[in-house]
Amino acid sequence: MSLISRLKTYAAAIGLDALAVTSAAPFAAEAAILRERSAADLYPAFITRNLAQRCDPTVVLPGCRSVIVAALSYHSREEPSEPSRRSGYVARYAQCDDYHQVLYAKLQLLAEFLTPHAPDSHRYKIQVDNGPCLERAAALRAGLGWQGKNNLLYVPGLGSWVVLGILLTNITLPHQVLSPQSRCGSCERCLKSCPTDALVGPYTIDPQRCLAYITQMPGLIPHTYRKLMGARLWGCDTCQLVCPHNAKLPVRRHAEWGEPLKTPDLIALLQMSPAEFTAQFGRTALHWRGVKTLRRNAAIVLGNLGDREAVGALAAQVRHHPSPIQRAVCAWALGEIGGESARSSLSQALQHEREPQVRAEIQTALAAIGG
Ligand code: B12
Ligand code: SF4
Ligand code: SF4
Repeated sequence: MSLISRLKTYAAAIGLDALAVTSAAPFAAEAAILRERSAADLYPAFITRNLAQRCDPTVVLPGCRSVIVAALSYHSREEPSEPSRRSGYVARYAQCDDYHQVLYAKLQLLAEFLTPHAPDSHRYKIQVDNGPCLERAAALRAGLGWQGKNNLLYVPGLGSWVVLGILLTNITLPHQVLSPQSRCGSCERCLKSCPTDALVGPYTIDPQRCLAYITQMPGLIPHTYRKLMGARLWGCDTCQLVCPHNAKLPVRRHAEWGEPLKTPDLIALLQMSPAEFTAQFGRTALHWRGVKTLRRNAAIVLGNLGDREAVGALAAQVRHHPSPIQRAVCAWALGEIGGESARSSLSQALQHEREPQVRAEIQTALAAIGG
């Protein structure tokens, strides 16, 4: 059996759902796309602008000969938890154990499997959404799947509910250049359903408008996006949920994903200490931004759900929370919920607030209620 066939058999045995190989040649077309996006202000603010690193695997791993791309499905339950009253929506990839670690461990096993086949010493680098290389471009060129107009990579039989990881290696493996054609046809459902119009065209996203970014961004979420977040506490799956190619997919059970996340009551989340947060969310991919970000988002979602039972907890934070950002979003949420109790809490808070930005938020919230 050839090395590539044995590698694929081993990959399946350690629970990887799909694997393909591409060369270490630079991604020239993608470099051009990234330059265009940079000029059009469509480049993610938080990603390196070093295009040599992003588009040339040999810059990241000198002597790189092959890029192995692996996909792991997280469609591992019939009914991932959808938003319920006061619990908010967590994107499916974050409802399980952190994919960075789960997939990294499997790619590490692949690297060890390949080591005896290295020319002299095995030099390799693993990346799971934590480095500069373009994982989806590598997956496409390796023929692992096709790309939808929502940007997501679709693996036949698994849909888009996959996370990707790459293993750069100095071992030469056979590969073909495939880049399968998109199967979207004339469909545009994802473009039409994006709440923030972040899909500015087929295969083109404005990263700064995508709720996956907005729910992770530091600081104060701009007013324009707060209502559009709806019940989204972390991430967004809308452009995948509406896609016909994601309907009726068989479930892939992976014990490694652990117990499905139980999203806590948003009011409990609002009041959660960092230690409690780590105990509940430490194993998931939403942990890295810390309790501050989730607490801020919880206030916004409570405002969007309009639940009057949340007024007491929000009012307490508008008055006493040490973070001006938290006071500001709680004020906004009270303005959205409305009612006499919200109005009087805001008026009282205004008497004590010294921070100009928070005062402005309180005044806007009072105006929204008509107080
Ligand atoms: C930056 C980033 C983001 C940013 C910006 C996304 C973007 N598309 O630029 C934000 C924060 C918004 C984001 C959001 C999400 N992300 Co993200 N993200 C990344 C990251 C780190 C880099 C992506 C990037 O910059 N690509 C560069 C551009 C050039 O590549 P591209 O977007 O694939 O663009 C292609 C198209 O433009 C296409 N193209 C252009 N013109 C045309 C024309 C035609 C006809 C065709 C066919 C194609 C085509 O060619 C380009 C090259 O392939 C990758 C991990 C990595 N290191 O690669 C994860 C990654 C892409 N994200 C991932 C995920 C899961 C998400 C979310 C679903 C998370 C969520 N549920 O909240 C959302 C989905 C949003 C969406 N609709 O894209 C997964 C995607 C898995 C998959 N099945 O595709 C990745 C691979 C992480 C991982 N390791 O699994 N993400
Ligand atoms: S993840 Fe949500 S906000 Fe981002 S492009 Fe898809 S539908 Fe739009
Ligand atoms: S919703 Fe339609 S256009 Fe969007 S990715 Fe799916 S098939 Fe393609």
